[in-house]
Order: sequence, then structure tokens, then C-alpha cells
Amino acid sequence: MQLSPMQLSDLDADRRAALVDRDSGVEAERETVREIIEQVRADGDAALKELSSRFDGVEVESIEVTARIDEAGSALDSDIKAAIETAAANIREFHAAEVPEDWRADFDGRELGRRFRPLDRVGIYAPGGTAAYPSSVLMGVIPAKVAGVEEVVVATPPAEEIHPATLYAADVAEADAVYQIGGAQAIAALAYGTESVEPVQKIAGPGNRFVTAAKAEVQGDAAIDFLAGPSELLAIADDTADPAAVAADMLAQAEHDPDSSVVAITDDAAVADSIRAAIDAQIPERNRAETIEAALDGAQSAILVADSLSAAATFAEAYAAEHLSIQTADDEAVLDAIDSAGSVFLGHQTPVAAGDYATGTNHVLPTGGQAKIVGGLSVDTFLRATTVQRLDEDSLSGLADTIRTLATTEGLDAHEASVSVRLED
Ligand code: HSO
Ligand code: ZN
Repeated sequence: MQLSPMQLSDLDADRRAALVDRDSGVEAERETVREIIEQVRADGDAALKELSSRFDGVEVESIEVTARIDEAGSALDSDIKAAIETAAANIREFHAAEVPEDWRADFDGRELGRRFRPLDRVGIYAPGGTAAYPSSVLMGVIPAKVAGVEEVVVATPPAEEIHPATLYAADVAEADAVYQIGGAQAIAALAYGTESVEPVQKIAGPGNRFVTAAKAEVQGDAAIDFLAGPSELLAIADDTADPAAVAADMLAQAEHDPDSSVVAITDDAAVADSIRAAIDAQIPERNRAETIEAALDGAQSAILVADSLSAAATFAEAYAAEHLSIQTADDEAVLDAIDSAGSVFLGHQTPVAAGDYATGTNHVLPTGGQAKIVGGLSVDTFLRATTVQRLDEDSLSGLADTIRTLATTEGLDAHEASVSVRLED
């Protein structure tokens, strides 16, 4: 393992770019997924079956597996069901608090407002196959249902036996249909439809780089949430942090993917050394040690020593992490200096895994620095806002000169006339 603590001020331009300008590998797959999308558009279900056989090694009979939802519960231990139900309840409660209210207000006689309405039909991609990602099913489906979306469908990779936890999560989240399709072909089917799949208006949810490249490719024909890449963590720690806890959070996000980016930054060199030692001690204990080591060995991961917590916060702002963990004496003061992060974990008792599963916040979050421009999956993802206005004779008279002048300036006299016709008599 090469992850040695480094001074932030010693980072050369290449190393800093590897950390801050993270490459999700998505662009490199655009050409490959274009061919897959074309095949699905041309051959529909037959293409989905051929691609499932080629990429997933599964001979799919029925693409829709919604009917299997009902049996999923009986195949699962009651503690797994209870955990899915508890997580779902917390996610539902938090997302219900996100629902915006329609409003109208008086602006000097102009009655103006906004109303929010759900999309009609959306698709949630949940990674999976034989591995289970029931948490991602909950994180995608529940916000859409809370937003009021009538039809929420789930696509998840095919398997001889789709994990019952994934199906049970779809049931608890009240998904309307589940399709066993993975990869770029799933995104193509959701965007364009096949014999078995009705197209959706918007596709959301995390996936590998082929899924993400396909979302980039279909964008415009179907709306998408955003392009989510491999998991990331930036942890800011001072001498009040437990190095074993910081290391454990780093290993947790690193176990997702060899391309995961995990960075710890501290103002205390001794803490940096202790985090490094704790990582070495913990890796052999982990089932996914190989994936973790690959992620930690990559140029996208680091343990950094900053001159101060304020320098660490400046770095964190440039980094714009998917997950930002602040384990310092005054976490709120550090947070005050940072605007860009997907989700923030404050204090010493808030592991990132708590948000991955069960605090109630969403774990589908912007990666690769996109937290500078977009927030994570939320109820808003599944709503559209409409503005509303009503004028009366007085308020129209008050605006008339402004409208007429601008209409004349733009050479649009029919616009001008639509005001005048109302005020003449
Ligand atoms: N950390 C992942 C979400 C996840 N964790 C799913 C466990 N399961 C991306 O935020
Ligand atoms: Zn996770």
C-alpha cells in the first residue's frame, strides 16, 4: 500500500489534478454504449436478451419480473426485511420534508406564484445482479413516489435469481414494475422503450461507467438526474478525531470500486500517521481488501497534512466531494467555510455508511466535482415547477410602458398590441 501522508503544500500539479479533477472514465465509454443503444433501438427485447446473455451471462426469459416481488418477502430473513423497512421509513420521512408547497404572493398588485407537479413515469436504475443493492432501490424509488410520480419502474441487472432483498426493497418502496436489464442496454430500454418496456420521461440512479455513459448519451431524449461516478469521500480530521473511525470510513467508500476516491486531510501530522496505521491494521480484516487496496493505491486517494483546518476547508471546497465527513472539535465552523459537497457527515459519531443506508438522506449524490453545480437525488428531481401570474387592470397599466418599450425595442409590435388592446376603451 503506497498511501503515505503528504503535505498539502507539496502536492505537484499532476497529483493535485488527479485528486481534484477526478476522471470518472465515462467519456471513454461513450462510443461503446452508442452501439449498444442503437442495437436496443433497432431490435428491442431481442437485443436486451442477447446483451444480457453476452454481458451478464444470463439467458433472460421474461424481462419484466414484477410478479416475483410478491414471493421475495418469504425468501428473506425477518431481520433483513425489518432493516429494509426501517431504512425505507427514514428515507420516506426525510424526503416528505423536502416536498415544496405551491405558493402565490402579491408583488405590488401582480399575483405571482409557483406550482409543483410530479413527472408521470420515471425509471430508477439500481446496480445489482447477484449482488444486492436494495438500498439504491429505496433511494431512487421513494423520492419519486413521495413526489407523486404515478409510475416508477426499476431496472436492475439480470441474474439467475434476482436477489430477493432487491425485490423486497422495490415492494416496500412501492415500485410499479421491475425489469431485469442492466448496463447501457437498461438505460436505452428506459429511454426509448421496447416491446416489454414503456419508455420513461426521466432516468435516475447510480450505475457503473457504462450505465453512466449511456445516461449521458440518451440525455435530451429522456431527462436524467446527473452523471454519478465511483464513490468518494473527503474526511477532514483534527486531533479530536479517532483515526480508526476516519480510516474505517475511508475503507467503507473504497470497498465500492477500485476507482473510488478516498482522501483524509488533517492539520496534525501525527493524526495523519495514525490514520495510515489504522488503514494498514483494518485492511486485512475486510472481505473486499483487494478492491479497497486498489482504490487506496490509486492517484485519486491520499492522506494530506494541511497547515490549518482553514487550508483543509479551502481544499475541500475545490474538491467538492460526494461525501464530506468533518470529524473536528468545531465541525460547524469547518462546514461554514465549505459550500460544495453532495452530503455532509458532521461529528465523530456519524459514519458515512449511516447516510448510505439509513439516516434518511439520499445516497445518490454528485461525484467528480459535480457537487459544485448540482445537488443529490431528491424529491425535486421528480418534480417540475410551473410559474403562475395574474394581473388586473391596475397592475397591467403599471407595467404597460415597460412592456411596450421592450416590445418596441425588440421589434415585436404584436406583443405591444396585446397590451394596448386591453387598456384601450
Ligand atoms: N456509498 C454509495 C451508496 C451505497 N453504499 C450503497 C452502500 N450501498 C454511494 O453513495
Ligand atoms: Zn457506500
